[in-house]
Formats: sequence, structure tokens, C-alpha cells
Amino acid sequence: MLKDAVLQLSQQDYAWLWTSSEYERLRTISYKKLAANSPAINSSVGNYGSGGAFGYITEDLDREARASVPDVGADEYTSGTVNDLTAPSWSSGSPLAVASVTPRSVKISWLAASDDTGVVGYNIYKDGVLYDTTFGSETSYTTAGLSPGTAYTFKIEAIDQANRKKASNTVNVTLPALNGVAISGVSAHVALGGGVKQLKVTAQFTDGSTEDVTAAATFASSAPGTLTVAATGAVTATALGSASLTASYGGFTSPASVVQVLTPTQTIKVVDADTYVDSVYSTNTSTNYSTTTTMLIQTDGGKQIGYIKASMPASLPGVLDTVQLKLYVVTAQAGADLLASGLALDNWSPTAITAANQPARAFSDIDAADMPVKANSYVTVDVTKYVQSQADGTLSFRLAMLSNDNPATVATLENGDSAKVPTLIFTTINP
Ligand SMILES: [Ca+2]
Ligand SMILES: [Ca+2]
Ligand SMILES: [Ca+2]
Repeated sequence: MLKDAVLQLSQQDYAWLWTSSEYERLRTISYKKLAANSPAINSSVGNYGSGGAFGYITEDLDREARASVPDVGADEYTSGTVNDLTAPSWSSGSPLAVASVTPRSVKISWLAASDDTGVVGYNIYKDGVLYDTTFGSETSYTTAGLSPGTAYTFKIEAIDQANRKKASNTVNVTLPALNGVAISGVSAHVALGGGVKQLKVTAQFTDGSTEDVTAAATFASSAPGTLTVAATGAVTATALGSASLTASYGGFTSPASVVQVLTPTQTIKVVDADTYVDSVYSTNTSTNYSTTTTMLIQTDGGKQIGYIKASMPASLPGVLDTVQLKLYVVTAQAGADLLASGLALDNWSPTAITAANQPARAFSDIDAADMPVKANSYVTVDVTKYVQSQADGTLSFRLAMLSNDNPATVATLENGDSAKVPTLIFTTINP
């Protein structure tokens, strides 16, 4: 019983108790309401008033502020007398029922039990084994992490202050079973040399529910020399031809997805504008840097950030497979690690943007990828997902530094070498 467990705790254990998840449950136990002169409330009469090494405890069981270690030792409980004479009882012969079921969880609910001094809580039994205990007046409990297609039995016990118990009825439940898997995420036609595609595996259950099980699936390609599938489900086209892709999970294998690898066409577009902003020095926060020959990217948390804007090409020769942003890194300190993001909003002007007026970072921004960068070299980022989300035809990118204080500079449109200007590479195919 928890009351006894509390009484048996050592001084050191209180520190753990007060900071553990058990704290909230302990607070709800009716009999632990402390007397006004409790040593757990008034540190001047407490056994551990000095606090010692446990000075970080900031409140007692009654949620009153404390600067020292609370004492809820035996002296707190021996003065009061509780005459608990009878065990809890149920008003119904079947108080316990199954409230809801998913392939991996069961929610049970029950009618509250009665008791002469009050029900302290309920023990939850799964398959005859004590699984958990709830305290207070809760009348439902959800068990997660169960196995699809498996039968379970549940029972509860009402507990009173004297640790008397009364069991409920037992309920049996069988969870919905897995009955198939399907794959998605890779088109029937992909470009040779295009970006890596990600397979998604969806489990289907007998109750009609589905679940993304990509991380737990295994993958196969009928022609790995044409389409390679990594253990993560990442698909890379390595030769012209076709292959059948499948995924397996829980004893089921998906229907095959036949994917043909086609010859790509590349359309290269120089971006329309680029600049950066600088909030490292307050004197620079209102300065626009759109005509400098490099973008300075530095400091994690976004102090010097690059911005790029480009419109989509008016037309592309085929179906879009991949879009890459290609940059030339002029200088980079060791450890420099760029993060490119696609911005949801385009309402910023390359010739007016400054640290003071730059767009706020939005949850809808799409992080393309972070990439280690080296001086005097090109870096490309797959921005396909972002570009495909931009039906408005305008692309806005932000370049930030992931690693702190490892600056890098990236060539801009004004750098004087047409081979180094920021470009977008659109890879298309003609199925
Ligand atoms: Ca009782
Ligand atoms: Ca510029
Ligand atoms: Ca846009």
C-alpha cells in the first residue's frame, strides 16, 4: 500500500519522490491531507528543516512552497484515527467494461466503487498480473503498447484506506488484427539521377484503421541494380530499366509497386535574387545586403541568414521529378553546416529585407536538409518537397547555420562568375 510505502521512505528517497511522476498521484490520496501543524508544512517543527542537500524541493504535498525537505514520516499519521471497518463494494455485479479498442490499445472504464471511508484508488490487472494503480477518482484507464490480434483480460480492484480490496468482474477483449500492408511514396516513373525517394509503408487492420509502419518494415527490390532500396525505405534510381518494389511487415508483404527509371532532362534556372541579413551588430540590423558578392551565413539561432527568391520556370519539358538548389561555397570554417529551408510566405523583398524586417520562422517552413560545407566547392540540396508545395509559383529560401559560429560565405548573383551563381536544377521525365 502506498501509505506504508511512503512511511518507509528514507530522507533521501523523498527527494526522488517529490520530483518523480508519482508525485501527482500521491497528491490525490485523500488521507494524506496534512494537518496545519504538520512538520511537512512547517519546517520549524520538521525533522529535516535544514534541507541539507535537498534544497531544490520547492513544495510539499499540499503544494505549499518550501525551501527544505518535507517530512511525511510516521509522526504525521499516528495522531489521527481512521476507523475503516469494511472493504469497498460495487453497486453493480459488472462495474468494469471495455470502453474502446485500437489495434494497440484498450481503454477500460468502470463505475466508481463505494467505501465507508472512501476509495483510495484502483489496481489494474492485465492477464491476471498487476499492471498499474490509479489514485483518486479516476474511472477509466488506457493500456497502450499492446499487440494487434491478441486477446487480453482486464480486471480492477477498488482499494480503501485500510488497504482492503474488492475485485471487479473480468472483461475479455481481442484487438483488431493486422490484415495487410501497402506501400506508397514513389511514382511509377522516376528520373535516373533524380533525388532519393522515400517509400511509406501503411499497415491495415481488421477494424479499418491504418498505421505508418515504415520504420519497422523491411524492403525489397526485384532489380537492385536499377532501383536500390535502403533499409529505411529510401529509393535511389541507379540505372535505366524497371523494378518491382515491395515492403514486408508483421508477416504480410505489400502488393508490388512497379517503378520505371527514365532518362532525365535537366532545366537550369538562375535564381532571381539573393541577399543576407545581419543582426550580430545592432548597427547592421536595418542594412540590406542585396548587392554584396557573397551571402554571409553564421551563428546558430539565426544571426546572419541568407535569403534567395526565384520564380518557377514558365514551363518544364515533362513531369517534375526533382528540384535541387545549387550553391557555391566561397569560404567555410571547419564544422560549417548549412540548413536550407523553404519559406511558406513570399511577402519579403530582396532589396528591402533586413534583420529587423525579415519573415518570422513559421512552422510551415520546410527544412530541406542540412549539409556540411567546404570552401571552394559546390553544394546541392534537394528542395523537391518544398517546390512541389508552392502552387503560387514563387520560391523563397532561407539559409541558416546549424553549427554555432562556423561562418560560411556563399556566392551571390553579383559575384562576377556566372558558374557560381545560385541556381535551381529542375529534373524532369517524359513517361
Ligand atoms: Ca473501507
Ligand atoms: Ca544579391
Ligand atoms: Ca511561395
